[in-house]
Amino acid sequence: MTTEHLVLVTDAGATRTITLNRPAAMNSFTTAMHAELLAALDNTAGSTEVRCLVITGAGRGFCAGQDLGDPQVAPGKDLGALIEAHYLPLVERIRSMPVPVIAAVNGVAAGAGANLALCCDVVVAARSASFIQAFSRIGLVPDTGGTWLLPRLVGHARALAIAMTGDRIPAEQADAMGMIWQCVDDAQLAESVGALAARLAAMPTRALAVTRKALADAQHMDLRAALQMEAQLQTELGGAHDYLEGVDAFRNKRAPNFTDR
Ligand code: T3D
Repeated sequence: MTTEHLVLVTDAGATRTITLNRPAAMNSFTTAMHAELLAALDNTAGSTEVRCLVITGAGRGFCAGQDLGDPQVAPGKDLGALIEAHYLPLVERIRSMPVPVIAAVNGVAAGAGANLALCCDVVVAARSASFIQAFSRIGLVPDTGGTWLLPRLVGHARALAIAMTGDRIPAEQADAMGMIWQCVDDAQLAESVGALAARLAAMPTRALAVTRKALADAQHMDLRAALQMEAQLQTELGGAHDYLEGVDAFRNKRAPNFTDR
């Protein structure tokens, strides 16, 4: 195990887990934690061994967003500059990871912490966890991708009410409304996420990363443009190793060995 001060990095097989590690402050973000997290993500992106990433939190919370005691957010500071310097690169880094990313939401995810979870590819939450768009409680708007992600996940009506009220959305409700992939019993979180990560790690990594991008890109296209994009991507992926391997494994009734990045 590699232990850094504010994030912990552990590997199990081809699955890497990054754990936000400021439990006394509900893993809220300071500039230093941003730097360590981004470095850990960059390192993960550059690893040829890692095939799935899990992001989770230490202690009883997932992440409470910006540390409201950090000097960076003292009165008079430009919060937009903080967002551009830290949260924007964080979301773009996660959304461009070459491997699938799972958020294992172990407890409350508030503010930027909620949207950090929601920008991951698959969100699995413990039943005791919850999601709070806490921004409105302190006179801000959802950031860290919240304005883009929330309406796409749950529809405009729910997104706006969730963002305006700042209400706590329990994991079960988040699951029911399609905000997240799955809510599991607290005692099952680690095992469920571990099994899912192992499954995704054995899948064609490059195709999964391209799938993430294709679904996002298609949001801005009409049907014809999306159909053309799909054709172009199948041309690219269909000429790659993993497609040939997948078809050969299917035809020969054996397990595939995917290697493309
Ligand atoms: O300036 C900007 O904000 C720009 C950037 C914006 C991005 C954002 O993320 S804005 C949103 C910031 N986050 C919040 O507003 C959430 C604030 N926290 C809470 O509402 C609650 O703490 C929670 C709902 C997350 C959890 O509630 P609860 O009752 O389970 O725990 P608690 O007792 O409130 O918190 C436990 C400790 O964590 C406590 O410290 P203490 O008193 O034991 O020493 C609390 O102060 C600390 N903590 C929780 N959240 C934050 C925090 N410390 C600093 N910053 C936090 N965000």
